[in-house]
Amino acid sequence: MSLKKTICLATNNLHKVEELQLLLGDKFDIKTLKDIGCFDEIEETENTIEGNSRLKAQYVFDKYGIDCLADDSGLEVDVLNGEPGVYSARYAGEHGNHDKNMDKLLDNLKNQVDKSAQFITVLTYISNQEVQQFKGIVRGKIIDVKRGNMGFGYDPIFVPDGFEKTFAEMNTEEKNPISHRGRAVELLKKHLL
Ligand code: ITT
Repeated sequence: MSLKKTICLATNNLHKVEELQLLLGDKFDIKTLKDIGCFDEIEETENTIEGNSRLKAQYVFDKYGIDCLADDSGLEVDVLNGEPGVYSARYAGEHGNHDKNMDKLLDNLKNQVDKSAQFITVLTYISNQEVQQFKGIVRGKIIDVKRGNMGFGYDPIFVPDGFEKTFAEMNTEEKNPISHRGRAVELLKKHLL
């Protein structure tokens, strides 16, 4: 008998799937949206990361009736009052155009001295109608020139506090233990195991 717990990850972002699969480990059988036959674009209509995280998990739970985990995340820059925040994926207009998003952010920061920022992830886990949220944060700074080609999103311009490398110069095994997503998953695992 398998003791694995099956969870669907409500995301279309394959980088998130890779990071979360590694973080959750082999006690969990992770299904993607594609695996459960869901090809819908879940529209993120809330104006907070918490709200959109819940919306994505709720959509899958309501439609498919299975335990579901959603990750909504973003980059918050102190001097820009938390921008791009909930709009991180579409900061420059087009959803998921990471290069344009980074270029816009670098442009907005070019005359700023303080480039402190944080990544945040809010995971929503829905199981048997019970909704739980877990939040992870990593502080760091934005650098002026992109470095590295691993990871995704704003990774090439984010250096976590206490490190020299950008997230895009770290592989998943290096990024996960210190990342916003990794920290949120630690809290989820304490709840699940
Ligand atoms: P799903 O909604 O399908 O999960 P998404 O990429 O659209 O995938 P979000 O709506 O949560 O995800 O947007 C998060 C954006 O924040 C993402 O597109 C990146 O630009 C940025 N981001 C989040 N986590 C990141 C990380 O670990 N490294 C770099 N950028 C990240």
